[in-house]
Amino acid sequence: MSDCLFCKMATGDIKPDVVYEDEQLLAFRDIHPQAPLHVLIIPKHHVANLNDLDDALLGGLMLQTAAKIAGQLAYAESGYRTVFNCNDDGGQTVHHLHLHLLAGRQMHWPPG
Ligand code: D5M
Repeated sequence: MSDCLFCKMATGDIKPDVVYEDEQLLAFRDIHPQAPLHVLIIPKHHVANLNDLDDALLGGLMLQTAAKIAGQLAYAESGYRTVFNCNDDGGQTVHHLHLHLLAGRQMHWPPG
């Protein structure tokens, strides 16, 4: 989608701080980090949110990639959190599917 911020990152029109990339996914540091490590993992093609995800393999790949990045950045043992926000009540502000990966501090439950 031409007016989608994360699509522009996927095409390289906007250059985020990339930590991982493959054919299907891009992962970059969140501009407003909520933890010492805060990475967003996105599919390169436009999917608005979790409601529109019809590819179970892609969802699995996003989660597996979060674990891979956490491991590469030495957070596998201390732990981390993954979050998909969906629509207004879920707190989604950017309407291109993204998986938050947060690590480097104690997480709390329930989340706000
Ligand atoms: O999360 C959307 C996230 O996107 C939020 O944590 C800020 C982040 N964001 C917004 N603009 C940018 C840019 N330009 N670079 C990196 N990160 C960005 P949500 O789950 O939709 O609330």
